[in-house]
Amino acid sequence: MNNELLRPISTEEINIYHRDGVVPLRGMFDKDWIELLNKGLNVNCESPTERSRIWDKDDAGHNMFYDTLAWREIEEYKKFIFKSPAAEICGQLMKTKAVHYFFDAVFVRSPGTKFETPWHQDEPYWSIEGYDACTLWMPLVPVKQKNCLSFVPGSHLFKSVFNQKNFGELTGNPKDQVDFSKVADQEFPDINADPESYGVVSWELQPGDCIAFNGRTMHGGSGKLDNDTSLKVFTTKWMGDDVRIKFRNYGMDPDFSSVMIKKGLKSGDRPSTDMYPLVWSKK
Ligand SMILES: O=C(O)CCC(=O)C(=O)O
Repeated sequence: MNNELLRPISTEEINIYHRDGVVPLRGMFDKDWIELLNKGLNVNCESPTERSRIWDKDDAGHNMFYDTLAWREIEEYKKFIFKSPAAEICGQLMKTKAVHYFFDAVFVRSPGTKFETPWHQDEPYWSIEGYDACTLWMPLVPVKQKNCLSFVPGSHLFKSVFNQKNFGELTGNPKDQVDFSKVADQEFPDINADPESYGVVSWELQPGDCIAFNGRTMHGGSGKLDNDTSLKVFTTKWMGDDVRIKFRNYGMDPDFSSVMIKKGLKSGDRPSTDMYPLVWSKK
C-alpha cells in the first residue's frame, strides 16, 4: 500500500484542473488501496449510515445506493483519507497550503441500472463556500466512457446561480429538500439537449485512476449500465485555503449544518475541528 504519490502530478494536469475545473488522473492509487476501499464499501453497503439513500429503484430490482459521511465508522475509509496520497493530490492540484477533509460520498449502481445523476454543481448544495474545493471521483471497478460521470469544462467559472435539481425529489426525504428557485437567477441549462456545444467530456477509467473536479464544475450522467455491468464509485471531497462555512437558507444537501453547529462552527468560520481534519500541508 503506497502512501506516497505513485507519480508526480504534471504542471499540465494542474493547469487543466484550473482551466476546465476537471482533470482525469491516471494511475494514482495502487491495487491495495482499491482492495481496501472495496472492503470498506462492502461494510458501508451492509451497514449504511442514517444518511444513506436509494436514489433510484425500478421494478426489475436495479438500484442506485448513495451514502455519505461514513468515514468515522468505517476503518478502511479512515485509513484511505489519512494515509493515501489523496489529500496531497488535491493540495497540488488546488495549489493550496493546506487541505482539510470534507466528506465522502459513495454511488453504487447495481448491474443494468440506467439511472443518470442529474446535471448539477455541488457547491450550491453544500454547507461551505470556496473555490478551493476538490472532489476525487474514484471508480473501484473499470468504467466505460459511456457510463462515466460527465463534465462541462469551464463551468466552474460561471457566475450565475442556477435553478438546480432538488435531489430531495429523488428520495422524498424532507431532510434533502433544497429549493433553488428562491435564489436562482437562471434556469439550469439543458446540457443533454446539445452536449457538443457545452464541450461535455468523460473518460474510460480503470481502478486506480480518478477524476478531480472543482465543487463548482457542472457534472452529471454516469449510469446507463449494461445488464452485466455494475458501477461502484468512492468519492472524497477536500477543502483548501479559501473555504469557509456557509449555511444556506434555501436548504443544503447533504445538510451538515447540525453536525457543524455541534462542533461550534458557524457561517464564515474555517472548517476545522476533528470533523474536518487537516490532512495535508505544503512542505
Ligand atoms: O457518480 C455519480 O453518479 C454522481 C457523483 C457526484 O455527483 C459527485 O461526486 O458529486
